[in-house]
Amino acid sequence: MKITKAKFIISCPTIKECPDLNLPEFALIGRSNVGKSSFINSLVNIKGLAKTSNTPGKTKLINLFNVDDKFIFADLPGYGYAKVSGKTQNQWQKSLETYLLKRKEIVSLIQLIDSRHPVQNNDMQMAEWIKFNNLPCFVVATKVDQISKNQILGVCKNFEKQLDLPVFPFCKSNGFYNEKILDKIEELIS
Ligand SMILES: Nc1nc2c(ncn2[C@@H]2O[C@H](COP(=O)(O)OP(=O)(O)O)[C@@H](O)[C@H]2O)c(=O)[nH]1
Ligand SMILES: [Mg+2]
Repeated sequence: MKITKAKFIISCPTIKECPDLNLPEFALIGRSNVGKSSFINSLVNIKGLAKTSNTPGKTKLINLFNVDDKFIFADLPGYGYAKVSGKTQNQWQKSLETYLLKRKEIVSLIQLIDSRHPVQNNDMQMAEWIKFNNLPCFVVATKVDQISKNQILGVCKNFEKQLDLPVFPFCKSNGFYNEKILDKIEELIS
């Protein structure tokens, strides 16, 4: 699948404000700073479409993007942002879970996990919650430009074993990895 255009639709504080867009949706989840916004920009090949940041925890809104009038990317608030109180984290987590459970358009979740580190506790908890709720999901291992080439396959296999989900390697600056992910998306919406 080739992407020819994409546009930002709307930012919403909660699911209640999210319009019905009548397109299959892919919801991006992962720790703050794992590379969710960069992932969107790279897949649609538009720099700056989704706002990226060096400061973790910036996206607290649900941002919806229309990709080629074929599907929607939902850029969701990251989990595991340590610099806010436990109470605030719990509220964000609840709001995220509500979205994932109630948003009818979702075809699959895409869980992004940093390839440079072992799977973190909150990644694992999220993955278990997804399984428990029978939500479809695949995993993207991000920032593989930061590990050596001969580690990439092993890291992905490891994630696959731990999470029992398909895992795709990815980095924002190399379109090489986009194709398999776009094929997966196409398969899921056709
Ligand atoms: N080296 C490298 N850095 C990345 C990659 N993807 C994201 N980043 C950087 O990681 C930081 C967080 O990215 P962002 O997309 O804002 O993460 P988000 O919080 O999950 O949306 C930014 O400084 C990005 O430039 C990647 O594939 N490789
Ligand atoms: Mg972001």
